[in-house]
Amino acid sequence: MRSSNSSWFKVGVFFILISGAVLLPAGLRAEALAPQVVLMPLPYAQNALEPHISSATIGFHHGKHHAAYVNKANELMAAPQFQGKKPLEVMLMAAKDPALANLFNNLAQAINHEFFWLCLKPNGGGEPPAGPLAEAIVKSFGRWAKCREELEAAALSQFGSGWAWLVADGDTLKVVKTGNAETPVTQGLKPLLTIDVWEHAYYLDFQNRRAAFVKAVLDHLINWEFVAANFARPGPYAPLEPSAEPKQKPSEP
Ligand code: MN3
Repeated sequence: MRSSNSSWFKVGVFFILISGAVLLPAGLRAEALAPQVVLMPLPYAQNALEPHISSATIGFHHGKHHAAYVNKANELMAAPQFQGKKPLEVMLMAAKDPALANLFNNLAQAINHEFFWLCLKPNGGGEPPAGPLAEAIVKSFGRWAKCREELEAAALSQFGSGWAWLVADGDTLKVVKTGNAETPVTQGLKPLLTIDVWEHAYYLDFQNRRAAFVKAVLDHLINWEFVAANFARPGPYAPLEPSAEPKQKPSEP
């Protein structure tokens, strides 16, 4: 027969465990030692980018592709060698080590996708609004139309999967493209804007018509406020620490 003392003991242990999980600073929790990225909730409704990007495309792209990169990156970052590091450090480390190619690909893709979602918004696109970013575009490209031409050319000429980017190289703005998971960050460039040109980004809506997808993004979806904020922000690349301030608390077991 169970004594009431034993029950109270169990209740006490339970509360100690709960309060430990809640009150202990995150840095002291064992699981916080492994770097982690989170699947950022979309900053808009899944169907908010319609008719340009369908709810179905976003559902697969964010809910399946992006989620898979996040899960795999976290699984691989649980290895002891990464304890105490930040995702950015791990990504730069993995970029230099062929033995960590799988980690680099998944982690860079997790970060690239978070950045991509933030580069988009409903009723965006068109010309950059007046301000320091627009001035820098004119200074580097002569005019927005030329910058846009270069972005389209980069997006269309990227053979196979990859990304087109507007980046800052010091004070100069440039357009670059990268293959697969590659990011300009590993070349010391600061991303301001990106367009995902992996087929999963557009195939359900545009099939093989990548140019039509890129045009739709540039005409209707670019979040210029975000791009301008990236330009204004000091430091290399703010969104590189997507897990530094998780926008969504991971659920406690
Ligand atoms: Mn993608």
